[in-house]
Amino acid sequence: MELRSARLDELELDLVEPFETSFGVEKRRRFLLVRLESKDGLVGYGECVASSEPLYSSETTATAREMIGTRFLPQLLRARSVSPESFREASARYRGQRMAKSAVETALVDLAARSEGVSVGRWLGGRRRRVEVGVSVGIQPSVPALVRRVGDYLGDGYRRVKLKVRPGWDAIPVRSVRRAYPDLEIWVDANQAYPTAAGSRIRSWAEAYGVAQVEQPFAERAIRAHADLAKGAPFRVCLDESIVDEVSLEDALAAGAITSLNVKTGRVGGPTTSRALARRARQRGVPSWVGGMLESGIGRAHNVHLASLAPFTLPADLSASDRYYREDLIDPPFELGPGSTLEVPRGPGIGVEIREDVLRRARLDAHTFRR
Ligand code: OSB
Ligand code: MG
Repeated sequence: MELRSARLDELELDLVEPFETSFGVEKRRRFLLVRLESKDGLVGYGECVASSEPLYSSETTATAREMIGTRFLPQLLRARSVSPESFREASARYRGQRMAKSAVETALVDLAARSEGVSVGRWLGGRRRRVEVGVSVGIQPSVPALVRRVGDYLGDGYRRVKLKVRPGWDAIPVRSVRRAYPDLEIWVDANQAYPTAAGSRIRSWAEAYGVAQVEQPFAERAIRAHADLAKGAPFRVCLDESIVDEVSLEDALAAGAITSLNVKTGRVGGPTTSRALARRARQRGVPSWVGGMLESGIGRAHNVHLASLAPFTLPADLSASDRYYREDLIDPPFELGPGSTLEVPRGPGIGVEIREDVLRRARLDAHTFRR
């Protein structure tokens, strides 16, 4: 493929309700969108999941804008021919910057799939037509509010919930949700909020209230603490922030620190690495699932396609458009289907149309790059 132009947009969308995690409250998302246009007029989109503040990881919208705008896009436009693989190889010499790399690689995958006339899911080797999903529930103002929020999501059709927890918001909220919904599949996610010494307390409430999975309770590098928690646990120990590449996955597997893998393309630097990690985990008997970063419909479409691959056997953190934003950037929006599923779009590329009207309203800044 040869590129004709590229555009880097900065957008802001308001969430339908604030999303609170152990690292803070998000009311809106400011993020980057990469748009690539090929010589023959095809267009591919990729979304960058870095946020304004370096709270989930060290990247930010600003660092990603710098990498994409001053290095990745100018380099792509100078190249005679581009592909997801050649970009991955050419950008490997830059340390980290995985969210920035992933935004570009996903746009290239969208373009590559379109040029072959297949969907992104098919291009990656996925076969599913629908993917099973759950919903990630932020920290709420009170325990009754949480029980109501979970009840609303169950009413919408979601079959598993992931409750955000942190020290001081764990045993009691989890117990209340368990009592209100005795058969519900409950996962929890702490985003690294606990000291490693908290393992035995986490274990006791997670066990008592039938939590099926505990995600990233300890710091990114606390592999041994996660292994201690996983030893003999009646729940899966899922790693999110700890797994950023093949090496970190291998070390976590060897240490027995991981019994479930949350795959986010932004965190690991792109869709082809995401696929490789999920395949490797499956070889070692560890199930994978696709995580979310409150993406707009564009990033979520990429994630839905990824989730159509065989190694992703647990329900994804990919909810319907209306759970995130009042107006999504795509048409049609994602809607929850039977059995707590989202449909994998069938058309070429990401298989959804971009709503240029919503995009224009959400856009704060745009830079165009030409050959
Ligand atoms: O840890 O999974 C996480 C959102 C922002 C940052 C980190 C996480 C999340 C979520 C949201 O849990 C999941 C979603 O997009 O539905
Ligand atoms: Mg997480």
